[in-house]
Amino acid sequence: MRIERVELHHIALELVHPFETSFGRETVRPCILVSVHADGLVGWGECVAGAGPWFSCETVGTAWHVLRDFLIPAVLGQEVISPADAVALFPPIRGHPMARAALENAVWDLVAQARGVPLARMLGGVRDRVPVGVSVGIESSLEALLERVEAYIAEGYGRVKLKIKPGWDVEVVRAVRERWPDLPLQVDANAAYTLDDAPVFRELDSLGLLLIEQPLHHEDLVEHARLQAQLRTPICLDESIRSPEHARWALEIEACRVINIKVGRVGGLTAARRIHDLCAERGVPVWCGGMLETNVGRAANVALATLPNFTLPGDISASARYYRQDVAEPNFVLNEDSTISVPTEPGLGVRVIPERLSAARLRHLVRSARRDFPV
Ligand code: NPG
Repeated sequence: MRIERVELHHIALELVHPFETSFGRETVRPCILVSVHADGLVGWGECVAGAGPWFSCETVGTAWHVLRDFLIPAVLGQEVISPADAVALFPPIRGHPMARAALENAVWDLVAQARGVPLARMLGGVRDRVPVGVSVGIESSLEALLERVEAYIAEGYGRVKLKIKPGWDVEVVRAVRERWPDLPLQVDANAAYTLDDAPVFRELDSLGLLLIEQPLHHEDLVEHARLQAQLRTPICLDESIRSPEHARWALEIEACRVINIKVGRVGGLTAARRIHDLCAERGVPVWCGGMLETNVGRAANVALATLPNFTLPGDISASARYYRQDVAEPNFVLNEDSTISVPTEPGLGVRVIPERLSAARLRHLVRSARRDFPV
């Protein structure tokens, strides 16, 4: 099918509850939704770049620029029959994985719809429900955190991830562990520590955690290998893995024993599946990370997490945990067994609601292929 039009929708949605990590606090989340139009169908992708370069160097502004000036012109008016065709058209851009992922994933949705199959099936997924957990941000006090964890457990979340940073770590994690001795629990430092903090991680090592996520520098592999050698608890890398190559290098030097795959961070579903396959070959479990996505990005995450080696619960919580009103329907809900059901409709299985999209939209770009242009 010929890509006739691509649109960018810069939107912002207010979070139900502010989300604080070691790099900052978010109350409103901006993102770019990409729509790709062909043969009367519309494929959707979500760009997870944030307002500022805090989690990664990409922002809404850099992603808008790369999409508008490099990626969209490369695919407009072109014929695609598979997502690989779209990726092959992309210019050889270094970096900017979140911008690339948004457009590529929209093409996955488009092609899956054209073939009449759910995205999960097109990716090779094997599950109809995916195990999930909840990520709990840094709170104003330990009491507030315990209350929040308790509320999420009552909602049915069977695995909890706590955000940590220097000054909000061992004591907090110990308190949660003492209150819920059998709770599957993990922590995420978002790169807030250095190797000099190894004693903090040796203490966390005795708290029965599933994993310790990205303790050290956001681009490091070498020092993570040194830290992993001192710990029984698996280190899981997030920020450091921005491509299949990073995953290979990390496993080569034993920098981690688990990988968090975020489809935006690694540059799209093709790269995400490649990292999944590599980890499966090496016996390294993976799980699906989250970036506070709308239902568009959440649907792609759910589809990805149906692949067989996603054996740990993902940061894919129910829609109600994020926004009062999402831009797409239906909402994802938590099943009693701490899973989320995989949509069975063709493509992503969610519909963007035009009125909600325009109410949330701050900026809109429409690029159409010239009909008279010889292709
Ligand atoms: O449930 O989507 C979710 C949030 C999971 O903790 C989560 N995400 O560092 O992994 C992270 C963190 C994050 C959120 C990072 C937003 C960047 C932006």
